[in-house]
Amino acid sequence: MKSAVAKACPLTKKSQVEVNPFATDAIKGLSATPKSISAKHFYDAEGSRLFEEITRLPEYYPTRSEMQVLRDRAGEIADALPEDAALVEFGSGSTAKIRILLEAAPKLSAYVPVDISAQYLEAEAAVLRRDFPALDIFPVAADFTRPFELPAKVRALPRAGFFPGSTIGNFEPLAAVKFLRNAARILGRGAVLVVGVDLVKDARILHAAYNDAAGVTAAFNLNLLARMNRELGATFDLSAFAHRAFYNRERQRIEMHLVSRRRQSVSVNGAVFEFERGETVHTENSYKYTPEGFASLARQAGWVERALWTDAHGYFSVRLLTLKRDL
Ligand code: SAH
Ligand code: AVI
Repeated sequence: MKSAVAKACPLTKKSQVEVNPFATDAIKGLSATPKSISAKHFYDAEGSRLFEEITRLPEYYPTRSEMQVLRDRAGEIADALPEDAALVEFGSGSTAKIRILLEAAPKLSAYVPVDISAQYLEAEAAVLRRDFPALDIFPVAADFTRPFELPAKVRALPRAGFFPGSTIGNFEPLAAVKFLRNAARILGRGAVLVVGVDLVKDARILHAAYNDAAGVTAAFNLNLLARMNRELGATFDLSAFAHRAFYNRERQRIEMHLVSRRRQSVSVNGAVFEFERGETVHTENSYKYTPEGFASLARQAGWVERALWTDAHGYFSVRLLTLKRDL
């Protein structure tokens, strides 16, 4: 496989690196061998919309399974949340899941949705404000893999964290530990973290969930190229790339790739990249955990698993974590 050569890269100045992380990551990822781009860049407004469509697909079990657990356990989760807490949701997306917790826990005094998809975040917060007028809602548009500040108004409140969707599965396991340590620092003493984690299961169920018949997951994957065309002046021909998703059993993860259907050159922000026929851009990993595998990862990050709940099929888990140092 031939590696790509970036012939011109106008993004080397520090100021530009800070201004547009999508551009820097895209150029860096397409210059590497093998090519890859972080899954966090799926989520512009169109990516968020497509993800919501995925959550309604018959094959995509994680959302339905997790919603079932949240509905069944809402009372227990609410009991574990500190009184008058600010609930910080990492990668909030739509309001469907948080509504279940907000209805069960009227004692929460503020809600802080954190998401990289700024436009979608604001739109969802506006709808939630209308439905929960007594709740203080402070959306934070940020990349949660980098340092970010909580709004000043919630700094004095006790905090709880909510990280649903198995978005934690999109991290490499070591990065997941790093994220959990960082979440402990952001949430502080006495914190509780409720996290949704997808479980290892029959590979056929996993395969179907990421290769839906309607082609929505394919559109979600290809939107990364469309986003580069829209935002970075890239010249991707979307029909020249195919969606590929498969379960890597050894590493317990779904891998998503975009496969070049032919030999081609593509320009991104003035840099030219060569693709061989069959060459792929690795766009996402979605790790699946065993019940004990994730508990052990959480322990490495200073959290103790207080409860583990699953849906009736045992497809998806929701964990209640507290900080080890609070014991
Ligand atoms: N929590 C929702 C959405 C999951 S999709 C659910 O459970 O259905 C993943 C969400 O995380 C998206 O809304 C995406 O925009 C956000 N996200 C992904 N990577 C992120 C990052 N590095 N920083 C902040 N938000 C991120
Ligand atoms: C957000 N994340 C947990 C989803 C997942 O299942 O890994 C994103 C997704 N990718 C393809 N379909 C859904």
